[in-house]
Amino acid sequence: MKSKEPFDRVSAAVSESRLWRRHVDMGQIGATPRGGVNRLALTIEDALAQTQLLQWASARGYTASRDEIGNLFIRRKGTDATADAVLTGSHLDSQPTGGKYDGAYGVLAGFEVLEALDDAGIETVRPIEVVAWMNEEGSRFSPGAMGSAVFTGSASLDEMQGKTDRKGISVRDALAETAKRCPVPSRRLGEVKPAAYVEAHIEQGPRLESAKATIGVVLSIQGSRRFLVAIFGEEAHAGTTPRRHRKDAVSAAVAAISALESLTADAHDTLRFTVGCLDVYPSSPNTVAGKVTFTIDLRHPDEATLTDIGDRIHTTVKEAAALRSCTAEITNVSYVKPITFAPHVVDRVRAAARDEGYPSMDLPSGAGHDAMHLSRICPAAMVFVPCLRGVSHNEAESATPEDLAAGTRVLARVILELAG
Ligand code: HGY
Ligand code: MN
Ligand code: MN
Repeated sequence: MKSKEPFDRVSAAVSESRLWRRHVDMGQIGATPRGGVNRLALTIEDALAQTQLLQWASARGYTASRDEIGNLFIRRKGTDATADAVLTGSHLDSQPTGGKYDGAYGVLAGFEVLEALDDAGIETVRPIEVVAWMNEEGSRFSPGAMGSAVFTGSASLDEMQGKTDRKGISVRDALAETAKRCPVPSRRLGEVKPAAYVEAHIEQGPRLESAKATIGVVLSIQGSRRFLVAIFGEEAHAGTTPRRHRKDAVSAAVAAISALESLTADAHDTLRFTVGCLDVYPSSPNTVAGKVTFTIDLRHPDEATLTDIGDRIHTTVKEAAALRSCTAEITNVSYVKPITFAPHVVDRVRAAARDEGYPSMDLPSGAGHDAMHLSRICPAAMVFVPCLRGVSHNEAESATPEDLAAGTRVLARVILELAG
């Protein structure tokens, strides 16, 4: 029977107050007037958040590095420097009206585990690395989970570095800016092959809270597809152009989106269809729009459904546009297949919650996470904690110090076991 002693020691060394203070400090960076954060990937705010993490890391003597796609690694040595590291972490970038916990919690919980291991005087065989993955949110640059996708070989470095934001700034140029604002020794992609990966995250849904469960044992992550639609019409005078002569890109986009809502109607309400961005060109009140672009975010836990419905988006949009004398171009931006986490790591999360005496429940993740990419190259799992009313991607996102610390104690137990 494995001695529980070191696990109890590292759990007892997790400091709820220190962890909460770090969230308060990190939440100041990119703080918005309504109590959230706006820390888009590779912005000044993102660089400041990384700088703050690095300050905490150097105070502990941890080493830091950044790879070519901008993932930031904080390393705590193991007794065997050649052993593959155990990775934990999440992301520091946020939605434009994001909350203080989405992503930041996983980075700060991972960091708290390193500090708790130090304070408990525990050495691990394997090195442990806390990662702040670049551009998990995919708000400024699409697709999301970009850093972890490149790290795991699911996306090409060159293609992702070429992606541009709405102002035409490329990831490559924004990365160079971040390196200047927050210089860190660089690391080549592929230098680290993770032995395992565990990520702590708020649930971003209401299930744990309504079940009064403190810990979410995450079994899987649903699949997601992203598309970019461009509808082309013809600019015309709003006062003189009769409807029968118009090629109105806005009316074609409205028709296309309502046709897509019919396509994605689901009696079980499992399929998720979202148009989050919609831009009109030239966007003048008295000019009939010549062009509209909009994004599609489509999700489902079943790959066949996601493929079937997703593949029908092209014709649905083109037909609706043609009925209004417009044309359409649809770009497949990304397709991340559903994943199931490694049962032997998931079991460790469940056992750790039990050892801590926390009520837990098994659940799938509706939100995407970097862990979905890591799970393709190493055994991976996630630890969820509740957030108030399941609200997230919203400045009102909220979690309690007790729950954040509880999730961190479970994370500490699992990481200690994996790191040996
Ligand atoms: O979109 C997502 O699922 C993640 O929260 N960025
Ligand atoms: Mn997140
Ligand atoms: Mn998010």
